[in-house]
Amino acid sequence: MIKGITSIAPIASEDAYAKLGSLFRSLGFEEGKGWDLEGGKGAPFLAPLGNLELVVGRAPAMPNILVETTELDAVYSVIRAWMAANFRTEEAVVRLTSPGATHWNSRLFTADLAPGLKIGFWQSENPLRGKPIAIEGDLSAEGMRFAIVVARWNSVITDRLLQGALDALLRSGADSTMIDIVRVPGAWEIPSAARTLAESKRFSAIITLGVLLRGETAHYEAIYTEVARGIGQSQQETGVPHAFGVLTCETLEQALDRAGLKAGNKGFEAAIAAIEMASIGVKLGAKFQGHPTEAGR
Ligand code: DLZ
Repeated sequence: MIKGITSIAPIASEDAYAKLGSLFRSLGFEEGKGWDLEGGKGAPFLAPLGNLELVVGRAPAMPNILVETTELDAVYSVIRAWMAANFRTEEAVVRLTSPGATHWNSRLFTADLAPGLKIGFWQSENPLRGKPIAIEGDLSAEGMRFAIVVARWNSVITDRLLQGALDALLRSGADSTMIDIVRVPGAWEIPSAARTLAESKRFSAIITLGVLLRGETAHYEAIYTEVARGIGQSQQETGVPHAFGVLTCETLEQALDRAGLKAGNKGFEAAIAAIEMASIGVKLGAKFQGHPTEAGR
């Protein structure tokens, strides 16, 4: 129901406003949709749990404490009952305004609790403001432990995928002593090795690398389906992220292109996905279970 809280900071001059805004941007605050009206302007700086709004040129029209909600009418009912219990009836009516439309595409009501203590509650009519705030993984591999399962079949390609994956991990801060490389005969063997590694719960993520060439593999479809299913199943059943770096190509030339020649290096991309998913695992574990997940440790 409660979505966020806004603290509004009046700023004395344009210069200070610009400087502070620039400082916040350099700190990585995400700048929200600002406003510019009748000689004054404001710009919210968003943090996952709140935002500090700078205002220059005019007194803030809103109370200094603003609580953003997702169900304004339900919040209003709760506050109205609270006001009725804490103030005389005629006083409660004056102190609590009804929800009304604002000029910034939202609805708002205020509760005047004491001199200098007025709180505003609001709900945006456009709650996502075009862009939902998402939980995203970081691309730092520092402190993470990885296992790479790489098929020897078509090693001219898989060696390049392995180099790409190592490059991504090391450039992202992984420690080379915390990367285990497991070589298996072919793509068919990847799932069982990946599963054993994942079940050990020693790894933040598993990276699987292989190449299946349609031209050379009569039972290509059957192998591919099983490899994809096995890797996916290992990921789902162990909860450890598995990055899928098994190429399926028509020809060797196409595979070479995807292993660093023309179309990027899919080993590199798989490793980056592994880092991101390991990081998301830690964040989701901390947010929804109150602790980092095993996979993310
Ligand atoms: C047998 C085979 C064939 C024909 N093609 C490929 C391939 O294109 N890519 C790959 O990684 N492995 C291939 N293999 C080997 C199988 O994956 C497996 O290693 C063997 O069938 C032994 O179980």
